[in-house]
Amino acid sequence: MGFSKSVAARAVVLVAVALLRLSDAAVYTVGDSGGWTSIGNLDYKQWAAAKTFQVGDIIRFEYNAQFHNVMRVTHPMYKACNASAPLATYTTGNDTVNITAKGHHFFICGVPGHCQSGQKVDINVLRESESSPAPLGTSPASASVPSAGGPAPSPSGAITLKASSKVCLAMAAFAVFVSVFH
Ligand SMILES: *[C@@H]1O[C@H](CO)[C@@H](O)[C@H](O)[C@H]1NC(C)=O
Ligand SMILES: *[C@@H]1O[C@H](CO)[C@@H](O)[C@H](O)[C@H]1NC(C)=O
Ligand SMILES: *[C@@H]1O[C@H](CO)[C@@H](O)[C@H](O)[C@H]1NC(C)=O
Ligand SMILES: [Cu+2]
Repeated sequence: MGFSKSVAARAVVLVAVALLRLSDAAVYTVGDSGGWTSIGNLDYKQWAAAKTFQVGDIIRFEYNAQFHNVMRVTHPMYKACNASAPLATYTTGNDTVNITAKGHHFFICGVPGHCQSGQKVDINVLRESESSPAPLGTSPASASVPSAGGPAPSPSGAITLKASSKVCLAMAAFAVFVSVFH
């Protein structure tokens, strides 16, 4: 009795911890209120370094479309500020990019001189997916797509839990935990 109780309690704690460690997909506006620009010495490297990007996040570029654009490029093109053959180009002034794969996602402004003056950002996505509860050892096989190979399809296993359902699950787990000890 005591044994199965403690096993159940441990399972409940693991589930609760896994749920609480999950965080929701976030929308990040590049440069925050400064937006996507070549003036004002915005440090996009510093901006990106302060974030923990994960699969499912949305990156937003806000800018004046008369003066800038957004190009997704490879690492060599990012380093060289080479805008001659972008993987994707965005021009609306309010563009969102859905992150569907782990790894580096490189963006530059394709207007001559802008990338050279610092209008470039490397979105390094470290976290695979928020929906795999690693502590229970049930994470699905990785379905990630190389990040530099163009638009990547959404991994089939990536089901995003809404914050409300996570809270419900955490509360249910807590209820089970309490009942086990009474
Ligand atoms: C820019 O990138 C393209 C495509 O990768 C390449 O063919 C070209 O040589 C590059 N140009 C420069 C100046 O590096
Ligand atoms: C960009 O679009 C989002 C969502 O549609 C909106 O909330 C935001 O205010 C827009 N930003 C600008 C600068 O128009
Ligand atoms: C990007 O994600 C948003 C929110 O999850 C979704 O509404 C939108 O359809 C996605 N866009 C693409 C191109 O997959
Ligand atoms: Cu620009």
